[in-house]
Amino acid sequence: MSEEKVAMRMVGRVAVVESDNQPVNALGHAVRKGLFDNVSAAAADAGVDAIVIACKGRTFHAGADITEFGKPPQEPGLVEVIELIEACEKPVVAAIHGTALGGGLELALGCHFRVAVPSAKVGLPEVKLGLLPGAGGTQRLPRLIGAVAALEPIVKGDPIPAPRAAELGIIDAVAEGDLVEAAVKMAEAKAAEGGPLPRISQMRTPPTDMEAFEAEAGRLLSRSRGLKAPATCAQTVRNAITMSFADGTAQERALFAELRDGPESKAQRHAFFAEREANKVPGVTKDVKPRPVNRIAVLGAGTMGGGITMSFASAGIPVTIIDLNPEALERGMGVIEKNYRNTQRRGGLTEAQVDAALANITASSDFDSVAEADMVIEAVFENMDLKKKIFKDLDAKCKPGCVLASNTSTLDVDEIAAVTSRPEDVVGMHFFSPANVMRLLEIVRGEKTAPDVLKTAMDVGKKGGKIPVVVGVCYGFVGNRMLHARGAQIEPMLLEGASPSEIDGALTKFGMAMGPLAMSDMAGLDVGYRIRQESGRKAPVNDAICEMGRFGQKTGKGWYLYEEGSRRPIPDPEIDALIARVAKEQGVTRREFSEQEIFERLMFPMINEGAKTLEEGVALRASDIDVIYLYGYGFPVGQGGPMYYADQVGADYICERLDHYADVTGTESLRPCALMRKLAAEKSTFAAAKAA
Ligand code: T1G
Repeated sequence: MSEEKVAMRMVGRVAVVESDNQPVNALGHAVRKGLFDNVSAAAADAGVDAIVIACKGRTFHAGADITEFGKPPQEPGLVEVIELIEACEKPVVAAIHGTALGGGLELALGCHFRVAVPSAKVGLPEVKLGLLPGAGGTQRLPRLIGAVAALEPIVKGDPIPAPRAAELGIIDAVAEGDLVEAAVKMAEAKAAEGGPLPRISQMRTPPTDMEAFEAEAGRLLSRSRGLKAPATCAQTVRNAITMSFADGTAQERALFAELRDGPESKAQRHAFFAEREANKVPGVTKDVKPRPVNRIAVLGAGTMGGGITMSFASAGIPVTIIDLNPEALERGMGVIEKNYRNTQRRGGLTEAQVDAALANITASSDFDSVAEADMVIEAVFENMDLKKKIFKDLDAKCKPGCVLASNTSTLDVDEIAAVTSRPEDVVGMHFFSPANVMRLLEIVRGEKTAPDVLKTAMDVGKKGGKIPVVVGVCYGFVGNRMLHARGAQIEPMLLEGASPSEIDGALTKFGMAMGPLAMSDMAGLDVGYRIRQESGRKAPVNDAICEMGRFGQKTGKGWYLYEEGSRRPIPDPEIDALIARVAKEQGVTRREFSEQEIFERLMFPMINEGAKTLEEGVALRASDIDVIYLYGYGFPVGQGGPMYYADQVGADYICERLDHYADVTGTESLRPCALMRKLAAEKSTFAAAKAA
């Protein structure tokens, strides 16, 4: 089956048409053609009573081949293949294992019957790529399960486990035992039964309670953050209620093309591949085996330690959370229990899942407990001397081969590793707060970190539901270092006349969930204040606010005011007056600010700093930086990440603006770095630079 991606074999009088296009049987041209030819042949073969559509490898068709988007279409298209299957006079059964996603589920909905293994998942995740199901899914699913029930799978795009899909009526049976055998049995039975075959396109959408429909659509769209695809998906489902199948699919195809060719989907498709690209780390090849990790020890029962513990306990990995201060340990366990029960109340986890996760956690105030662990994650206070002392003790107590990880968010991992006799076992694992929610994991590769230690940290991170991105050692690594470059512009702009709401507004308008000042109010201003005090750095306005005891949401006042029980930031004239006073003391002339200037002075220095991390090899590739910002800093997915965004804006424009701001502010550090200037001069992009 070198070129042939699809083959047919007979099981009795049933033709089993099997695809083999690894790794995910994407419905690229060769697969579509193979399906079309083999199903046509089976349909015309008198020796065939029925057909089974199945796939080799780890999954059923995981959708259209995303890499084909934007390229000239090749016949047959997926719609034609599905129409051929649905029109077939012989029963066609889809045999589903792994994931039937996007075009893969649409193909299965074109079949007359569907059977799946219990572990299978089905779904229409196109909306996560800024698209909509473009091969009939928006019209067939509502006709099969009802318009209200079809909304969430299409507007949110999450996969549905087979047992639930059977309850909903998306699949006809869950096969215990061999899948293809079960599918062949079903096909034989249906052929023997005879009679009209269920063709979903000929069904009418069941009567719909429009009030319930619009309420459900409203609920789902309330979290779509202004992205186009979710609302368009909801509209296509609404069309399935009012339009014929032909008109509904014509609308579907037109809206699909519009989204496919739009900037949001291009950005989201970039994000999809960027996330997968981040897995490819030089020196960590496929034959590097991860070390076994059957127990993790987390040092420190504070906010980060608690969140990290939950991530792994929820994933079924036994965790020992250690805090030498018994009160802190008890408090930390209390927060963990409370967080789990809150998630359970919101329906995010079942009681059984919460109990299982809690059962995976052992609390200890005995440091020697680290001796049982295969991996230790240190999550104590951000202080170098303290971390060095701990790593010295870990070196003495931990078993050979134990991975020694630090959750430091800024400090030099090599300096920490150097106090141990096993620097090759030391790695940074930088989680983001709240660590049980945020998916990003910056894995900091030290000079001596062994490839299998990196591999182990990446694998364990993925098991904990994280998206690992490997970065090098420098102050603040990639994410925080770029954030500092952005942050360094905030105080000067406030002193020069911009208001806190204008600063935050410039980024929320761009699509960020929250602006930098509201974000720091949520995280607590005292954290940054203590770090500045320790490092001797000054932030005149921020320091003044902290010295008034205003630490953000936790004190009801920070950059903004917060009413009791509310997280909504309210502008505070007292802060405007404070800023004006500090500006006067600093002799700064105040002026009006345009939104464009604020946005550019926040975004462009950040991009420039990202480029520096590429120059220095701290970041492996520009798309890694995008993954870091998409999953760690709430960068709007419809913008693809800061470096992808830079490529849309153009390095030449960014350089011209950075030079301009350096001139008007006298801040030389704003000047574009060599890589920015090179891309500008060559009219090139970060994407092209990577490909080169
Ligand atoms: N097209 C092309 N390549 C794909 C692909 C796809 N649909 N899915 C995965 N890959 C590549 C991926 O880049 C990686 O490559 C390798 O396969 C393994 O993937 C008409 C328009 C199926 C759950 O959105 O969610 O159908 O990095 O690392 O973690 O309506 O892949 O090794 O070179 O992610 O086991 C809709 C996308 C398409 C599903 C497996 N389908 N895929 O996860 O492996 S649009 C999707 C996934 C569509 C129709 C529309 C996941 C997975 P490389 P992986 P995994």
